[in-house]
Amino acid sequence: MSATRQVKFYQVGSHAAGNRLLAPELRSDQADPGRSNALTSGHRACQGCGEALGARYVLDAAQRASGGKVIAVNATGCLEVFSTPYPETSWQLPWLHSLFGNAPAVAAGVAAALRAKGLTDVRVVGQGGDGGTVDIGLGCLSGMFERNDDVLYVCYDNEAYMNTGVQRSGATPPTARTATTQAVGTEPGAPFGQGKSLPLIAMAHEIPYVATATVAGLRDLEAKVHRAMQLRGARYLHVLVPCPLGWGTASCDTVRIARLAEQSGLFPVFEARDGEVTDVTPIRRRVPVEDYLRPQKRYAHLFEPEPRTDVIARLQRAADRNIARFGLLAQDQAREEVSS
Ligand SMILES: Cc1ncc(C[n+]2csc(CCOP(=O)(O)OP(=O)(O)O)c2C)c(N)n1
Ligand code: SF4
Repeated sequence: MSATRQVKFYQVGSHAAGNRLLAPELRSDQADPGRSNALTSGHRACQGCGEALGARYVLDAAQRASGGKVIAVNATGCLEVFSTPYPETSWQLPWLHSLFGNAPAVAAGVAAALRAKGLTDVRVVGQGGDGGTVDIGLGCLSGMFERNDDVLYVCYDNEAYMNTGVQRSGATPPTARTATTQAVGTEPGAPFGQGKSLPLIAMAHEIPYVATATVAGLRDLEAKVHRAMQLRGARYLHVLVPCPLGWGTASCDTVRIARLAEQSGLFPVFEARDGEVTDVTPIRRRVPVEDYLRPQKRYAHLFEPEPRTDVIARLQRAADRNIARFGLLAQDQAREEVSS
């Protein structure tokens, strides 16, 4: 038997072929042969996976901002599982798999080793799902923030533990149905009043940079990664990434659902420096929360057999609170709302 074993590679490096008949300015991002495709094709994410989309844009932007010198550290979760089925990988950059809960500590260790070796041009990105970040990894992440380690940590928030079968996490929104918050009883789905906002917790550490983004605004996401990579110290990016499997949405609707989360006010998009909000993405066309909830099967119990108008109204109040708290209404829309 041969001592070496051939490793199959499915990836093709770039996706330049599809748009070759179009003028350069009309070609899609994917057709750019200069793109690093840090997370390339051949991985096993579900069709329409927001996490795969978000991670690809984040890592490509980080690579661009650092001259291709990024080391990624990945917590256990969907992103790790679908991208690295042994012995294959879809990562085209140095990439380490940590435990479920210690990615921020491992990333901080990599950054410390690079500093000790004087390799300060090599940058570190830590990443994980909301379970790995908001729950089990929170202690390590808080330490990374408090020490101001030179790491950009990215949470891909699909609002549950998807990899192990859609269990509730500390980022699961109230009333959402998960495997551990079933749509039964008088208050179906995840309870109100639990969970936590990690962007606000990160801001409380007064680290140099905190931002939120969604996969509905890929340019905004890239710009935020770029800005974060210009800074040193602990930086945190929280990206909403719809999960067709866990949310019960059509795989073609991932970007639309993320946009509705923004436009309803349920997911505020903002930037903060040293603990203070410095910029928000205004809502240009406000929608009621119902428009966001209705297409998702995880909220089906709010609409049938009887519409739960009381619960939907409570969720609307949560969105209204975000809008007021972060000043999310664009000036012209705010004026319209006052005059009507
Ligand atoms: C200490 C420990 N507990 C539990 C697990 C099992 N486990 C692996 S991934 C995962 C859920 C990941 O959820 P999340 O971080 O939200 O990422 P997602 O899969 O949703 O992207 C769990 C519970 C583990 N690997 N290690
Ligand atoms: S379960 Fe969700 S997060 Fe995991 S690969 Fe599928 S769509 Fe992506």
